[in-house]
Amino acid sequence: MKSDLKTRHGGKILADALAAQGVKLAFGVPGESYLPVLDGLHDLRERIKFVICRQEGGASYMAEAYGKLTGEPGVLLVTRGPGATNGAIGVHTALQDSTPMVIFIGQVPNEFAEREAFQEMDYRRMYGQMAKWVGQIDRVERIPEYVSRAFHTAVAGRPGPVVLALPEDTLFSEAAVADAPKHHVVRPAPSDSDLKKLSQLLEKAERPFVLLGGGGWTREACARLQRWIEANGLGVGTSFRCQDLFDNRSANYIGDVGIGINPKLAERVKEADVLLVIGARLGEMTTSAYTLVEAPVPKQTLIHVHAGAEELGRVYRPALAINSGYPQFIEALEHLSFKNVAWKERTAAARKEFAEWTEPRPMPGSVQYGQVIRWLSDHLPEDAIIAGGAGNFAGWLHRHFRYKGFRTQLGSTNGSMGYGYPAAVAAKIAEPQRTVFALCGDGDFLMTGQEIATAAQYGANFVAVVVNNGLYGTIRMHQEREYPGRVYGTELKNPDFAAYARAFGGHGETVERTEDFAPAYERAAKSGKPALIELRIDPDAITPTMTLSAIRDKALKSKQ
Ligand SMILES: Cc1ncc(C[n+]2csc(CCOP(=O)(O)OP(=O)(O)O)c2C)c(N)n1
Ligand SMILES: [Mg+2]
Repeated sequence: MKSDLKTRHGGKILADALAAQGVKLAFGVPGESYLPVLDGLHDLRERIKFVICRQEGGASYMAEAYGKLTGEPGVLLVTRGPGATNGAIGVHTALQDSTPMVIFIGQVPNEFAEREAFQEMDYRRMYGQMAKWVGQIDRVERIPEYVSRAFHTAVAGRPGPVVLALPEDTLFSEAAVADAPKHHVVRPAPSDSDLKKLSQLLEKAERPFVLLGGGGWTREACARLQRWIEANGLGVGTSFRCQDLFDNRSANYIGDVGIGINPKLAERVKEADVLLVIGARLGEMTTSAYTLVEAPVPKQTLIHVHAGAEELGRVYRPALAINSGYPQFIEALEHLSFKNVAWKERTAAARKEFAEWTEPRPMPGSVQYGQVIRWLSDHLPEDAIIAGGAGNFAGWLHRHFRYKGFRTQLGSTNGSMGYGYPAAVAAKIAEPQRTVFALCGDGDFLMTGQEIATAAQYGANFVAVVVNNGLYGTIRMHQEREYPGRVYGTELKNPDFAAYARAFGGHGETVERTEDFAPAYERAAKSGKPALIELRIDPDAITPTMTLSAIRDKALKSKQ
């Protein structure tokens, strides 16, 4: 029987497979190793937008941010060897952030394999620890099968990154094969007995604490959970950089259980009799280095709900382990109701502590950075996307910004610098109707700041703030604490950031006083260009409450 399937080259089969998986946006840097894929994408250019970046590190952050924002796998295309190594950072972020992502990497032709041919690497070994699965497509006929598995794997259970290597001959060869349809999202649901046990444990609880985190949530699940939480009077905290899973304006939101945690909130986690953890892995940042919750058997009665079966009992032996997707779990949770007045009172007290903690404190210098964040929190639209990088500057954001809805926060829980700017570029390209804002440090920004060229090329017009303290401030803080006065390797000589933005065709502003920020922001937002505001803060203002000099003095005293 004659097949009516068309013969296509591997690159075209791959591009069609991406379209079949529902891919609309992909990010990358081109390479001669995957020219047939570019050729395949050429035919689909109205359907799939391939955003070309300036460095694979930026591209991989963009793909990760897209996956985080949309819940659909972020797609990254990079060339072999150098492209693959540059692109690794976003893959690590995707792993630690439980973000679905599929990475395609060029590979030497099969006939040269294992000779250390030009730019050859074994991606199974290189990415082995960083990805949920690494495959190499050795035969052109099997492209649809591999791509289908990659997308299924990226979104299943605990989402994460998947890597597929593409040997050159696979891409140049031809075959007549069918596309595989779009992947399923396979997630378990809780059993009746899980729910019964959960109900019994919560019924007895006097000091329950609900903690949310991780990837694999939906807008609807978050909204429904919020209604249930409010109806039952429970207090909710969010794990490190997952502050947008619960409307921070709700009276039941009591704060972020992350780095620089409110000590009173930390105490509440420790003192809880029942900890209901939904989606969070309970990692080092969330548990204050495994001190809020003890491993392997916590003092609190731990009810751990996670979509990845292998995450349950990985560090903590829960009293009740529920393997479930979060929408599925919340649907079941809605059948339970509790009328415990004491919970409500505790929640109200915790909310008061949250309000006190998040009030900006005066700091040295003419820029009150806490007030700037508060202004942004009060003035940006409710659904604005806030992308942030890593460094002490992010501490003010965590503390003073109120996230108001699902996927309004893009941050890296692996604490990787350089995330915020490219994440904002991806967000603006993916959701141009929403306001996007990036918060970067001076060290942080220049790790990927050249992606301002990508923003200009694709019309991603949003405002970024670079918080300039002339330091790798986080490291300086730790340095002064451990080796007071012995400053080394933590100072920065910076460019004129506003001029840098203008050189790329963007809009640049420099702000040195609190009162100048709002008008500068308004000008930047209206500029119709990628805009950058350099915010010069006093280097002594090292955290929202501490000065560098006080840290040094204290350390010097304790060493005397
Ligand atoms: C990719 C990467 N490299 C190095 C580090 C270590 N590191 C953490 S914070 C930091 C300094 C951040 O400096 P900056 O962006 O200026 O922020 P600041 O702490 O000064 O506010 C460094 C070097 C990291 N987290 N990620
Ligand atoms: Mg700095």
